Amino acid sequence: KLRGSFAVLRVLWLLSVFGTVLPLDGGMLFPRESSSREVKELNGLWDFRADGSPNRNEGFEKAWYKRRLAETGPVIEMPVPASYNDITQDPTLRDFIGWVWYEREVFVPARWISDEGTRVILRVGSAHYYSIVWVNGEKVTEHEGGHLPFEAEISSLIRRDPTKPCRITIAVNNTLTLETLPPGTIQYMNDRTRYPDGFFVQNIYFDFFNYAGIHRPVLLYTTPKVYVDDIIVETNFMDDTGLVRYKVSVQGAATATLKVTLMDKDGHCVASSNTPSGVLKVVDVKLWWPYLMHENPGYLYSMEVRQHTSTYEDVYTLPVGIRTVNVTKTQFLVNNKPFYFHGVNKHEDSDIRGKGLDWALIVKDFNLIKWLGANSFRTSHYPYAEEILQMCDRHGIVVIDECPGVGIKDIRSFGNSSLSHHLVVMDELVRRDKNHPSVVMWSVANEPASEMTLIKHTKALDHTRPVTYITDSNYARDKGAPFVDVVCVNSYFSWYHDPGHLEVIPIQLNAQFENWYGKYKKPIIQSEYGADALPGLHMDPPMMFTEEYQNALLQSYHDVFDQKRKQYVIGELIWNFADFMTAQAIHRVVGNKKGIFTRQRQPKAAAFILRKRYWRLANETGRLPPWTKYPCSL
Ligand code: GCB
Repeated sequence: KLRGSFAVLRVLWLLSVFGTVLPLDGGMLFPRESSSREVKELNGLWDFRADGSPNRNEGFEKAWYKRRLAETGPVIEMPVPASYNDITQDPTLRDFIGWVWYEREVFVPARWISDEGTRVILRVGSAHYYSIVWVNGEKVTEHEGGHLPFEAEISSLIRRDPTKPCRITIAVNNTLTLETLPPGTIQYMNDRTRYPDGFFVQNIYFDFFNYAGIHRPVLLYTTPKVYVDDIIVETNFMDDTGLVRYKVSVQGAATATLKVTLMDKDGHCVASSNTPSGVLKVVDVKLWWPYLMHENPGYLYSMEVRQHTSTYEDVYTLPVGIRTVNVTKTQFLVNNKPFYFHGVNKHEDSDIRGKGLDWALIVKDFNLIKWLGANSFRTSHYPYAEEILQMCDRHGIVVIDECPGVGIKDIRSFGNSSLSHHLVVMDELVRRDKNHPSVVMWSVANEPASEMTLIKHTKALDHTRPVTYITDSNYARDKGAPFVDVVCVNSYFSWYHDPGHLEVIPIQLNAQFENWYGKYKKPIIQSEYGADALPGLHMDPPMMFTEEYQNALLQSYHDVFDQKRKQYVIGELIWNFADFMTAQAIHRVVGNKKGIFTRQRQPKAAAFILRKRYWRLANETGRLPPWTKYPCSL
């Protein structure tokens, strides 16, 4: 019997009748080096200027992209990747809203220019929020939305004058509107007795700092003129045989010869084919398993796609994990075995670099996740860097992949243009992340005020993974829960509700689960719960904001989870892995302090409570083999 299913069509319901989306151009394969492809990273220091003119439009009026940025006014050095907000001592740059300009001159290798058979592509891993890119003064692309990559082919442009260095100018605007994801509004304060001339604020309805700038690597990469544009992989297995259904799209030629080879970790070929689509059969398959569910988690094969015409050869190698994901009324199944999410919610956030990609931080976070015994995380509240998902693939950390649909609270954000943009972003997300075995579910939105809407739109999102939508309100639930596969609930009993009353947790949490399950008969994940704790603040009996209170709150939740996980609760994700920056507000003390680690990644007392619990859960639910190293001190 074929286990798992290629055929289940999952349907995503969004928020209105209209809104059509054109299929996106190009596959957006992660740029990898190979015998036919080169990559040149443009990370480091760029010239930078924020456009401080009253309408933030001087850069366009004076066409700053036409000349070197330093010739049109003063510039400062700005690291890429990084948010610009916390880099200087200037509070106006920290809180800046509007266009900022980045520029960098690059030497393109002579061979890339002289060889007409080489395509040169400029790729930005992500920039927040709206970006326009020029090369040598000519516009090459623009892109709406942070957190996802965009690119432009610049081959012919750089060939026009090979003696010139290639000047890349990127203007980035962090202004949020009712139609962006996340949404926001600009409010001008016109009372001159209270505010200076031109004073405005950006209102946001989400709880993290709206960091901006070029957040992920910028690079140039090459492909031959005829190239592998996209690969789609879906996996399954039958007894001991792995099945890898694949589809390769080639661009640049009507016909090309293909060779697809699947190799195991030792580089041995386990299956091959020479058709653009098909199913590879892998005997004695080594499945991709989550961390702590198997002694050898995160097993990856390599799929080498080699295509050639008489003139061009292209090689692209994709890591492939063979696994299935299924949902029943009460369970989440990975490879047909029940999987319990004991994990964390994260943010891309740290001192100084804000949301900028930082390898030291990424590796530290993975070490902490493993130390904690966590097997999963949710990319609250936006797609994380591809480099992070690749780590998840390799380490077997399971991911709920969330789009930036957060803070959708204003009725004006439920119109057709908001919907269209939401669908484009979901398409970009699925296009980028579809092949990651670690990604087991798509999250469409976090706590939208969907009680305000009519849900009528349907759209097939992706038929290989379940869909969820995170909710915190009984009003909104009937608008989302019927249409998703897994219900994810956020709740903050004895924190935002009944603050200080830990004794309400058992009754309220129990009622929450019973109501939701009773109505929808779908498995439930507690997708957020937690309490702020200032590290080093102590009180016994516990009081809010102390480490003791955070501990006690967690433990009360855990007691209820332990009853319900025997029935239909399939996971618990603490809010939050680490403290993170937010906008300034009376309920935030230099950011949100619900981390079990500080922002500098040091443990609070709660980290030890959770660690003990997660390793216990792993031993109980994860089928850990006896020889797995188990922290004896717990
Ligand atoms: C939530 C949000 C999250 C907040 C958290 C809190 O429900 O989803 O973005 O940070 O609560 O701490 O208030």
